Amino acid sequence: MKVFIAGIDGYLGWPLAQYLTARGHEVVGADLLLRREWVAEVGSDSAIPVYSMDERLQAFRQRYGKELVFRKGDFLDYAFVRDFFADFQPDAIVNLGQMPSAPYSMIDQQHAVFTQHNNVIGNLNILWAMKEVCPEAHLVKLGTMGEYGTPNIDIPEGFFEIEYRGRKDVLPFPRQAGSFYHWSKVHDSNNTMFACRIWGLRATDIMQGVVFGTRVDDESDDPRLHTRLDFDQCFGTAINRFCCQAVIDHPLTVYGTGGQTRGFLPLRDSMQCLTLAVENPPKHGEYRVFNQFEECYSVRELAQVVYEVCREMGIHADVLHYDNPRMEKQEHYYNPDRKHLIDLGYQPTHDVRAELRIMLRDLLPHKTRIAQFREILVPDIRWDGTQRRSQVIEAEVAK
Ligand code: USQ
Repeated sequence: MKVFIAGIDGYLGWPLAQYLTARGHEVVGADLLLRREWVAEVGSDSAIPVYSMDERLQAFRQRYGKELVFRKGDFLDYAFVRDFFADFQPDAIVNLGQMPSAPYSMIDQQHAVFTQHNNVIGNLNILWAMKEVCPEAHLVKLGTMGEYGTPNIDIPEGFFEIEYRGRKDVLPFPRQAGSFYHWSKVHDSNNTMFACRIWGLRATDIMQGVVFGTRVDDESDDPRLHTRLDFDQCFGTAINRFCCQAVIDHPLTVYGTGGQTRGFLPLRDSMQCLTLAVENPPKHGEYRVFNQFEECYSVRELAQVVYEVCREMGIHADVLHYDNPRMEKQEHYYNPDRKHLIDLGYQPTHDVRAELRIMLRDLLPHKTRIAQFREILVPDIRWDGTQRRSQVIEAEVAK
């Protein structure tokens, strides 16, 4: 299949380009390389060195024996998107070209507006360009489990049957996002669902959980082909941050009680799931939703697992609770479905500890690089709009 990846330079986009190519797909991509700038803006860098796009493309050519067509460009530039689609005529478009951080979107008014403008208009341009030049293509849009929030009932995959005043209907499950970033994904979902209904486009909305890890299956040893790994308060996700903190003997930063529960999945599973979605398109006019995660854990449980794996590997790690900079439920019910991908053949990794060992082994050689950013590991972006570094509220007595 011909697959277009929006956001091909990112944490997911760069390994996905390789994963799909290795499976015989023809891949092209675009990116404005903004992730590199955002991480620098918040005073950090990737723990795993990231090579220039030219170096990445050269390594790709050497490994796969073919060119990866890449254009640097902005998805807010409609002509750029439309012309690229018109030239390439993709069978599938994977939209990973968005600003992915909840805390970044909560910094101030400008960051909130930037996030929603960038994410919503970029996806809208993709929908219009599909309608105009490649209406047969399948959009695989990355949504987030965070769109649903943490309701006190089970979470279905996108839609549920509801009875109200004696009548029944199948309706979108209510969204209760927890940041301006997460709300941008809700707005995208609505626009995508609407475009499928009125123009007959087809789309898969992937409600992805929190991704962690450094590796994908069949990865090359060439460091130019490895993906980035962020650990700052904005672009580092919980487990990735905990592992980076552990290798420099910084306490693991559990926010609040740590009872916040989310679906998590290793990077290698994310590749498998996105590929399953690409290779099994829905029919014309269909908008379908996949919940994509491996297992649900509370942040407290995760910190405990990271602590235990570190101890086995001779790495000292403390777990501390900090006052939570976010406004989110800290103790709650959480039971989302994830049947659709399993039906398509998704085989979850299941061994979080093995994945953590691999990640810690990958990070240890970059200890000095990570240690330079020690001062910024405790969060200071707060949901109430103030900027104050979180304080330790309790030390966890990890067993
Ligand atoms: N958390 C901590 N300590 C930390 C970092 C995070 O306790 O050092 C807690 C947060 O308070 C939150 C949970 O861990 O309750 C998850 O936070 P996160 O930063 O790992 O993930 P989140 O902000 O939800 O966003 C990430 C990705 C985003 C994706 C989302 C999937 O950045 O792109 O959409 O995961 S989900 O969480 O399912 O919405």
